[in-house]
This record gives sequence, C-alpha cells and structure tokens, in this order.
Amino acid sequence: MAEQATISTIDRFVGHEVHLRGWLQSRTDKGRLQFLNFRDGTGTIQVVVFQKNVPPEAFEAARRVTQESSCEVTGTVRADPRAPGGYEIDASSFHIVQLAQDYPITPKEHGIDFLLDHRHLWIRSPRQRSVLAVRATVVDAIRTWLNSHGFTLVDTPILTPAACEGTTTLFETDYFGEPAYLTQSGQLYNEANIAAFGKVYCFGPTFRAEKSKTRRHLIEFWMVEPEMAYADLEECMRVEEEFVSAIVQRTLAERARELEFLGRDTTLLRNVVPPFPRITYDEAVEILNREGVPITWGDDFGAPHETALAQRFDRPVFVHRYPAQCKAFYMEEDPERPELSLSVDLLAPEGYGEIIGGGQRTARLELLERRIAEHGLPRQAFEWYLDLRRYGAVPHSGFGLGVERTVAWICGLDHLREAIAFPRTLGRLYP
Ligand code: NSS
Repeated sequence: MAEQATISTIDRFVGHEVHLRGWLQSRTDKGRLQFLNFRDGTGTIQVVVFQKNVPPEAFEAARRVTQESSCEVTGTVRADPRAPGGYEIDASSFHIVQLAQDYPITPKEHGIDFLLDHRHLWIRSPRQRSVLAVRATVVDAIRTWLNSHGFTLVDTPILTPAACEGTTTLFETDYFGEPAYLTQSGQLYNEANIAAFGKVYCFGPTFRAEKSKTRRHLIEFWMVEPEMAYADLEECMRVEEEFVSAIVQRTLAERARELEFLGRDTTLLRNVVPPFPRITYDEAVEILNREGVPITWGDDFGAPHETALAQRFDRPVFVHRYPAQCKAFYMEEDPERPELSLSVDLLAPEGYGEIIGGGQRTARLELLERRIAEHGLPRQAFEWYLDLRRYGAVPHSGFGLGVERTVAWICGLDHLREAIAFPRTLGRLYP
C-alpha cells in the first residue's frame, strides 16, 4: 500500500511507495519517458513516468496531462543528487483529476496587467509562491516576537467614525445613514487598550484611499501596531529595532530557499541588527540639501528623499523629530522645541522607503484639543479619545509597521503589488 506523503517531507520516504496529490507544473516528453514537474503545495518534485513501469492508461494520461491539470501519482521515492530537489518519484501509477485546457499563463513573458487580471492563477507560479511564503513567515515572526515580549493582542475595529491618519485618504461607507470609514490605523483604540494591558498590539488590514499610483502604496494593506504605556520616543526606537531585526533574521533563517529563488542578495539583510542609526529631521534636511535632493524645512519626505537618506547607511535608519506640521494630530510636542513632534519613521535600505511610522503620543488634554481643532477634525467623534487624557493619561508610544513594504524589502520586489495575494491598487478591485 502506498503511503500518503507530501513533497516537503519526501526525504522520510526514500525507498517507499508514496501517493501524492497536486498539480502539473510542466512536462517534458521523451517518448517512452515522461518527466513531470509536479507540485503539491508543499513543494515540487520530478516524477518519472516510464512506459514499461505503469499501466497503459496511466502512461496515456501522463502523455496527455497539461500545465496546471490536477493529478495524482503513486510511485517510489528515489534519492538522486542530480534531481532538482535531490529526490525523484518513479511512477507506478498516474491519474488526472481534472484536465486543464489552455492555461492562460504560459512560460512566455506576460505584461503586468495581464498577470494582475489573472492573479488568481498567477499566485501558483514559483516566484509568487516564494513571495507569499516569505510573507507568511514575516507575519508569524511578527506575532511570535510580540507575544513573547509582553504584548497582548487586542483587535481593533475596521469600521470607524473618524480619521486617524488624515482626512484625505478616508474610505467612506454608509453606516445605517451615518458616514463611517474603513480604518486607516488601529492606533487610537490601541491607546485605550494600553490602560487595560500596558503593552498591546493590533494586526489587520487597514485602508487608505490613496489617489496616487505609486509602487509603495496599496489601498488595502496590513499593518501591525504595537503600543506601550509609559514608553517614550527613545524606548519606542529601541523596541522597533529589536522587532525589525527579529523579523528579518528569522525570515533569513527559515526562507533561505525562497530568497535564493527570488534572486535576493541577502548580504545587506544580514546587517539588520541593532543598533540602527538615528538622525533628526533637521540633520536629514541638511544632508538632503547638501546632496542635491532639495527639500524645504517643514515638508514631509517623498520617495527620492527617503532613498537618498537610506543610501548612506548599511541598515535601516531612524529619522526622528519631524516638524509637527507634517505629522498627525496625536503626536507629542518636543518639550525643548515645540515646533517639533516626538515622531519617528524607520527607513529601509536599498530604496524601499518608510516601513514604520510612529512615535510618542501626546498625553496632554489641552494640546490634543488644540490639534484636533487645528486639523479640522470633528471633535465629537474624538470625545472618547479625549477621555483617555482625562482618566489616567500616561506618556506612551507606539508604531505601525506595514507588512507589504517589509515583505517587498526583504524579497527585493520593485512593487508592493506582489507582496500580497490579492492587491488592491488604484483602479483595481479585480480579481
Ligand atoms: O501612516 S503611518 O506612517 N502611521 C500610522 O498609521 C500610525 N497610526 C501607526 C501607529 O503609530 N500605530 O503608516 C505606518 C506604516 C508605514 O510606515 C507603511 O509601512 C505602511 O504603514 N503604509 C502603507 N503601506 C502600503 N500602502 C499604503 N498606502 C500605506 N500607508 C502606510
């Protein structure tokens, strides 16, 4: 009797007869020998179907099977150093579950729009599977690190009454006759949750109706947001560098094969260990103006500025204390220079830009009231948030790490759309 096996654990079955279920990736016809490149979701393996070793209908099926047909194979596992994964299956039987006709994605080059229209099929390709496997590890590393460092997961709502990150990118929907918005960030709720748990995080999809088409923006993206009571800006940066290093190092250790397949040069990723360099916004502006990437003091950085700054360092760099005018309403003031906010962004190397935004939140009721008015936000929707400054306010800090930007950086992708299974971009809601 053949044993049910998976390709990822095939080394345990050498010399045994196994049964595998999956899909045909490609086939090479050598007459009486059919070489099948077979995938089962856990890996790929070469299946050799030799006419004299299988019943006639099985050989016929192996000759007929097309790209992406679902199929089942029975055969003996053989260790063979020349085989792509080190193992091969000598088929004793083969059968087609469903014959795929005219699979649209062929080994020839396709344009990006065609591939995105066929994203539901494109995700099966080896490159896309590698990226999504890295993403799964990044997500697991995020959860594992936070869960083992005293953070409690508290889920925050998707439907919200107010903006967290500016009113220009709100996604509005109808909530029984009242306007509601898809969440831009769970931060404000995290700030309530820290009074219950001290250190919390939320992790889920967030939404920004970004009207510009760039390779670094998605409409729907995943963000993990840790928040800490009694933590100042310095503590926030210390946590960020430990966190990001842990994610990168674990992914390097567990996804070496995928990163190699993606052609990622991992030299720079190995450097991602604390401490990360820290520069102030003022220093950054000086550097940029000196190096010919001009910027006016008070403006937020664009992609070219972030790239130019990050190029100077061999690991991610913190830029802290941005002018209050270019940051969100909830930022704490720098007590020494009130025109600055206690904010910090983390810029990834190699031009991948900002992967984290965060900082210290204001604990002061009057400042918060003033900022809500200055930003033209509807005070009523923030009454509950103001309560947090009335009942047990403490200095506190937190940050948000974008999962797709992190995955794009680790994998070396040039666009975020490949870092999520079904990207939502400007003008694309299909498939
Ligand atoms: O707007 S952020 O800089 N900050 C916040 O949302 C804070 N409320 C987070 C917090 O402190 N709890 O976004 C944080 C990160 C940013 O660095 C990117 O990595 C990612 O979220 N981000 C995006 N990724 C993909 N697409 C878009 N549009 C996007 N916007 C932000």
